[in-house]
Amino acid sequence: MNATELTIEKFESFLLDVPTIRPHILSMATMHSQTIVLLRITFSDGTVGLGEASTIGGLAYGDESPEGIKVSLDSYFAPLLLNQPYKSVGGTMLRISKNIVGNRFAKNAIEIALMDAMGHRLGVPVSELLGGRIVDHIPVLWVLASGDLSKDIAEAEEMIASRRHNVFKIKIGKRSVDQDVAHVAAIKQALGDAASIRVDVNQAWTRWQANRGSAMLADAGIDLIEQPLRHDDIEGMKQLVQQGRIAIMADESVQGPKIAFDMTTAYSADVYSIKIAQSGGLSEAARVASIVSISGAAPYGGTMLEPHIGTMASAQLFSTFPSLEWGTELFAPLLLKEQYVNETLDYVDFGLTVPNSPGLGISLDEDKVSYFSRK
Ligand code: MUC
Ligand code: MG
Repeated sequence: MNATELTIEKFESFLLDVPTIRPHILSMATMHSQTIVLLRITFSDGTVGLGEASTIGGLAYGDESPEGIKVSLDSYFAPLLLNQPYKSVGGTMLRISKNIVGNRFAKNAIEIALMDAMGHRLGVPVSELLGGRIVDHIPVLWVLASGDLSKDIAEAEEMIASRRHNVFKIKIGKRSVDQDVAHVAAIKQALGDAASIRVDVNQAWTRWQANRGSAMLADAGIDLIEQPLRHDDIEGMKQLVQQGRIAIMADESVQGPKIAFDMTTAYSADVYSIKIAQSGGLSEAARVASIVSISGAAPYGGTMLEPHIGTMASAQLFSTFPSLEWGTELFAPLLLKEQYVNETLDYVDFGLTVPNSPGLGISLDEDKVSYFSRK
């Protein structure tokens, strides 16, 4: 190694637990807090990259838990990175993928940190490393998941009045189809044309429930159903798409470019939720988005409820998409009671401003990091 060669000198990971503003109820888990794996990578030239990984309800949603991600990062990823000659983000991610199978959430945390550091080194936002941004502001919806009808309506009305959100996704699948449809229809009726309403079933329905539920939701004026069926029921999703009464979004199914290729080839969804964590990183998520666009389906900006770092990384990528007809759901920082970064994100005019500062444009509030760190 020669003296001027760039290397990674320090690799630090932390587990943080941050309370949510209210319980967030999904079909598979109820969240009272979010657990985050925070990653900080320091290079020999002094540049620092921040990364982040989170999931939903421990192991209830994905096959990596925050605790497991931290152990994998420290035990298996760090030795592949520390004190090695460092050439590029792509070369490093390739070395990682040759040595580590799966672990998409952990890979994503690493690629975010490498891109953040590279942005700082070059003085450009991460969007410019991903092909260049097309927009500076992206639409963001809000998820109504209190489970209580009047609370959900009041929450939505407040969001519309303050121009923070006018698109709402309602988490269903925990109750019967009839009860869920009645809940969602009442919200749509209360909000009328002032809002677009979508639902996320999080894989909870059988094919029969999905056939019945999708017809009822279409009649109630709901615009889209997200992942009504199990993630691997590609054929069932295709049959719902063919009915053509309501847009069908694939979410949990979309675990990287290969499955996106298979699903788009089979016309198994109208809309695809692009998640940097589910894809295994920003570059793989960009490939998923390209596959979706080429197929004629629509990409949508998804989240694993990552707070500021993951949200900003996602926003940087989504700002490069040629079209975002269904918008994004990058609202997770607003779901947390407190933040552990210095910057306040700009949620305005029913969307989020994508910062133009170098890297992700995020710095850590060290006191808050240590306050929320798991002891
Ligand atoms: C999901 O399935 O969409 C995104 C928003 C939310 O409330 O949960 C996540 C996951
Ligand atoms: Mg979903």
